[in-house]
Amino acid sequence: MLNGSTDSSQPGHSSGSRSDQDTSSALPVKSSSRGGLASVARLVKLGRCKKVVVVAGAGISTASGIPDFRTPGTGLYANLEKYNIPYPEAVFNIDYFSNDPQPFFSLAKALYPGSHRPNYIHYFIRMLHHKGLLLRMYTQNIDGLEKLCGIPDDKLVEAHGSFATASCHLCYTAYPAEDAKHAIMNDNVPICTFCAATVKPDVVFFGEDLPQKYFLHTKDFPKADLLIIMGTSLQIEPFASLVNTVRSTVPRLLLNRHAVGPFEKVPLRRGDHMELGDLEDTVRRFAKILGWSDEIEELMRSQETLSIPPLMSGQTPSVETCRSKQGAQRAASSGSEETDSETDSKSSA
Ligand code: CNA
Repeated sequence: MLNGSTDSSQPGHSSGSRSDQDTSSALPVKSSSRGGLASVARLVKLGRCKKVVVVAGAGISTASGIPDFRTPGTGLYANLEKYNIPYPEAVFNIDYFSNDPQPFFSLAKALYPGSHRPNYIHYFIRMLHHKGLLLRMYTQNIDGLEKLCGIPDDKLVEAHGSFATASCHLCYTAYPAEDAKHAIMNDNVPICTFCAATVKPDVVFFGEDLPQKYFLHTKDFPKADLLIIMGTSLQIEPFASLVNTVRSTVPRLLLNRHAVGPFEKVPLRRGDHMELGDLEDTVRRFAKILGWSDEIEELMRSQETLSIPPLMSGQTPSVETCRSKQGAQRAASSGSEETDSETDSKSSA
């Protein structure tokens, strides 16, 4: 279960209790440190990074049109009037849900997989896997876009759960995820067949346990030879502190709009790099330096054409405030939901 929080931002997680991240002494930092992208790209090209761990948050999906939590103006926390809740975090508070599930269900309607497409950033991570370099991706996101872009299950830890399964929020009896989705999408409340309490998708709320798979981190982080942190404010514990569990000699690269967590401190730890700015632009530049741009474009084209089902008809997500040019372009494609992870796994092998 997640710890207590000072900024109790979301799921089963607590935010703000960053024991080793005293930012009170933080000084302003430069937008780019030690030639961030180029230095790390050099290490990758030299074959020094073959066990890459990616830690990601809502910022990797804003280019797909899904608002994050905390970006002023567009973030969900700045636009919660319509959910009629007393404070932003209430939407992911399990006790609040128990009393009134509607705010979460309204938000869930917009976040349910099926109404958004993966973007370049997701495919960049998929390319890490394709190249056999991805040890594991740890995401806080619940939008399912990592799976949709073809990152296979065994490479992915959805630390804050997902909509793929559902269960009773009181007795934890499993409930068919599709039935839960159908009910929520039609403004009904799914009810547990065992105890008649409200069913919710297995998205982790504040005060709930993290999925078992999350604990893979105890093996993965000590093994990592590169940590890439993308699109997260590192405000939610225990997830945020994962970034401090790689070996001290392991390079860490932060790609975000602003410095977060241990990257707020000056000077940065040796081996730490950051590149600040719009994430999609940064990742495109990173891919270019690595010489992967064409392969990623090709991967996106084939995945979009062959494996991603069309957007759910008639559904315009209500929280969609910042659809990217790219996300908007890729509207209709068809096919099965299968991914080519088998191909990828072979290439990893
Ligand atoms: P957050 O606290 O909203 O932080 C997002 C971070 O990403 C911020 O530091 C932003 O500055 C940065 N960011 C956003 N867009 C960009 C961009 N285009 N370029 C560069 N940086 C950008 O969200 P976290 O992920 O840190 O918080 C964890 C919560 C958010 C998780 O528990 C999620 O479940 C929850 N969440 C998930 C989604 C989703 O699944 N897509 C959406 C909203 C919230």
